[in-house]
Amino acid sequence: MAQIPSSQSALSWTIVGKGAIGLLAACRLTLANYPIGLWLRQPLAVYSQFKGQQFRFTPAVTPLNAVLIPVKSYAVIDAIKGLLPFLTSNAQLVISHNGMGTISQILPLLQPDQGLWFLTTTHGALKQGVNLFHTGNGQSVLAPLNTAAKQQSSVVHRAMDDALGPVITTENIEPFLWQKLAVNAVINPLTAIHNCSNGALAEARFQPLLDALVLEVCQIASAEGVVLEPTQIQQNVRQVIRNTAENYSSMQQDIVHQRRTEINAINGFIVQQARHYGITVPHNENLLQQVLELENRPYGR
Ligand code: KPL
Repeated sequence: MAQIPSSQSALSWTIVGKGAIGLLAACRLTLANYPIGLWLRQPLAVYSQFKGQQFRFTPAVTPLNAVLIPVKSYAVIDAIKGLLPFLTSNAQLVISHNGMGTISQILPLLQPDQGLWFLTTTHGALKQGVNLFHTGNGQSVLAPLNTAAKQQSSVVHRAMDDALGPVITTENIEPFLWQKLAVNAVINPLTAIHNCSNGALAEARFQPLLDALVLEVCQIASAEGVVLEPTQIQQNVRQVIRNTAENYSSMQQDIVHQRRTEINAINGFIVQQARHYGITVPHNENLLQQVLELENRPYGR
């Protein structure tokens, strides 16, 4: 096995959970010679078959100094609270999820030298049994969210570039989070409602709704002081649909497997902010209601 460069070995990465994106990161980091541990509710080994290779991930060894937390928006606060006793005093934490509203709740939980980062990604991954597929070749944007993160910039950047690159780093994550929110506000509920792959949304019948949803997201972003160009964001959403055409979105998968979705942090967040600003967002409201109904269905679709 190749030597791990000293900058990489300074941080020993732990991935929380065994979701598709987390395992994609774990496989790619392993291929780049990083030692990886998993942080799971049940500390058992996890096997993955990826690009013709077999991977075996073992439970992380504490204390943890670098943790990638690609868990759902509604689970991230509890995940971090559970990790806190096992972190080094200068640990670096990278959160990555769809939707908004968690950062301000996490920052006060950390010690002064513990770094917090947000990574937003357009990579698509799908897990089928032990098989892991990289269904959408995307890119990621990484932002340090506190001073302790800024001090570790290059080491974390390099690891995340190997995990879910290409990565660009920004000091201001807000515009990127809104762009990703627009992507998720269109693709996730529509694929869940129509039970289809991301690529199906390229059909002509979805285009007027896609444009209307993005327009509403841009209106709310603008009320929050983030200026987005609707035509550019609409193009970006169409690009992600093309790039992840084979993928089934996380929300489509959640509905199929009767799991809780991130709808409240995505379209729900838009509706909530719209009410706050006295703006109407009927298209987002409609998708929110439809997904909540699907989520609450007892059996089947
Ligand atoms: O973020 C995603 C998701 O499924 O949650 C996209 C980018 C839409 C890929 O499917």
